[in-house]
Amino acid sequence: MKLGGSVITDKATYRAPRLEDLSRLAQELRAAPGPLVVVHGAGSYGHVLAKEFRLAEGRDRDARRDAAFAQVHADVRELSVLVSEALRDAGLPAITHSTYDLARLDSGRLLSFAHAPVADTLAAGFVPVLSGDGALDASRGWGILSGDVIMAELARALRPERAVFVTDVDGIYDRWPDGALLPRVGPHDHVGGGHARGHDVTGGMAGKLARAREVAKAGVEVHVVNGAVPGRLADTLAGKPTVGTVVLS
Ligand code: IP8
Repeated sequence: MKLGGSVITDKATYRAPRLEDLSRLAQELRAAPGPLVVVHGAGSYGHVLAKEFRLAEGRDRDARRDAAFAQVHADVRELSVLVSEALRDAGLPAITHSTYDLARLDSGRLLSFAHAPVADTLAAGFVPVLSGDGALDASRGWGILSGDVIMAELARALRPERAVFVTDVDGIYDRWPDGALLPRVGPHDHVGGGHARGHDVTGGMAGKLARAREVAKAGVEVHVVNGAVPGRLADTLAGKPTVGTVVLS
């Protein structure tokens, strides 16, 4: 499960959670028929400072950018606390993992990811919670790792039956903003770009679709649904037909 940062926060306002949507989505997650891993986006707990200080470009000698990198990690941890509290309030026993501790990058790409702690938490019957985060980068000092990339990595490692990307739009459109919603996207379907809304440093909807395609290639059923509309996530998890996009490999 990827809870998009645009659904659980107001992405334009620094550190502004959407607590009502978060607790409703946590309730909807109870419809998951089996073990569950929750990855959440950084939303305005990450993207505002990451954009202002160009954190995805890596480290230089500017101490203010180092401070911003450390602040983003601290802020994202706070959002993870809110997400895991909402899950526990909904009866789901959430345990948070720090993505910063598990991941290493090189030139902005994932170099290694320690999935064993996540697999162990899952096997113990808990709901692991991870997030997009800052991470150390072998050649650039540090960088930004999207939760969507973690989804692709965990799909290969854990082989879930289903992956759901919860966003603030109805799914993947053939063109944005005036195109048609695509109920299915195949590997060769061309999808027009431009879904990003200006606050996203990790690739917006184009990046999300690329990662969703990677997840589908791992043999996983992949859905993109609008988490701002009550019931769509629960219906997807229960296997009921609903508005959204299925991404095919
Ligand atoms: O919101 C981005 O993760 P995403 C992580 O899942 C940061 O793309 C810190 C901006």
